[in-house]
Amino acid sequence: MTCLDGTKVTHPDMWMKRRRPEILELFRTHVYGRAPLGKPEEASFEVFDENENALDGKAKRKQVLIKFTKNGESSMDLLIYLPKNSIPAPVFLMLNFGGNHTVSPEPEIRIRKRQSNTPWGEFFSSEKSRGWDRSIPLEKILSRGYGFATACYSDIDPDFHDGFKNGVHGVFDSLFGEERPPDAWGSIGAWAWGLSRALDYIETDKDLDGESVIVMGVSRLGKAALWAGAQDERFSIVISNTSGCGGAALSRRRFGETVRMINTAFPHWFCENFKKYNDREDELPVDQHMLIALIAPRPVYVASADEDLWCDPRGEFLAAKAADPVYRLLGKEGLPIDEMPPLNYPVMGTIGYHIRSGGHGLTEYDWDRYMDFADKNFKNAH
Ligand code: GTR
Repeated sequence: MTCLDGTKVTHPDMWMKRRRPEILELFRTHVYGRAPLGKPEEASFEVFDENENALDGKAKRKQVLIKFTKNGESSMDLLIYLPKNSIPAPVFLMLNFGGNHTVSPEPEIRIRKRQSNTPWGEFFSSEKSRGWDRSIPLEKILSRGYGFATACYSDIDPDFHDGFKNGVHGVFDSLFGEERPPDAWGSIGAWAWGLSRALDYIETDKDLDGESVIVMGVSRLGKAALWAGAQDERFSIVISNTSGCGGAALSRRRFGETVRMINTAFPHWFCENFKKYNDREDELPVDQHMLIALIAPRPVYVASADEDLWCDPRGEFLAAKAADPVYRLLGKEGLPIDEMPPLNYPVMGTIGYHIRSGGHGLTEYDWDRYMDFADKNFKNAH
């Protein structure tokens, strides 16, 4: 709440016009890096599958090829399910780990060949993984009037370090010139960018309510969802599910995964500059509560799990709470609790938080809360 020149932020306009852009720049420079472009001029959409009677007649389904370049050297498949009786639908948008065919049992979902440096690549490129991901209760989501849209993160950028040759880096990094700068985007930046490209399509499709898009993500993809929601104000609600270090958890606590550990295990996730903060978290010009505050005044939900200490649940709660003053400055409710709530006790202001029992990952309990949170906030908004 203090600008770089020492001025205190005392007015909503000062936050939105001065301090928020400053913080965004700090995250671009020191943490996630900078995307070299927004929506590519050459991007195009091809709806290659449309079915009015998907999931035993309960849903309308579409598959869309989103080409990032003219000839589609880089592209992603977006899979969309819509509740037939409430179109245009608000929609949950999330990236998935395994491929679109892993989140739905339907045989028509296209399997894309996956680049990978592990045996998982072969598994996720084959029929063996169809329906493998059980964390998305499609029928329940549809029955509550929400659509669901998803793309595989690996279409945007495969999740291994190859010196930024594959994925969107390989295609667009030449925009930086000869040398890749130390604040060039890493993989989390690329995944966040891909979420915005999915939204570019959603805005053009009249079956979807482009003004009610909830971006959510789990774990590394929760980090990407927060970064996407922070940068792209078209996302109406942002949800972080067990996102941990580099996501909702405060780096300065050094509890569970630390900056050094994450930069060592995943040297491709953040920008090069972030490595300067290995064991020097106190020198970071930002911490993750400021990432959450960038989402204000839009609703944001942070969810932790009690056995998931690697993600530092307390650090996630404290970051959500520390974003509260910005929400209040902007006339919103913030997070209406001062101490960490008991287990399985969701708190929902404009900032939402829960810690549920169990481990890392996305459960039906989480989904129920996210839909309650979306119901509440969309009702308030309309
Ligand atoms: C872990 C990583 C975490 C988290 C997780 C995941 O290995 O240390 O930061 O992102 O992977 O994505 O499941």
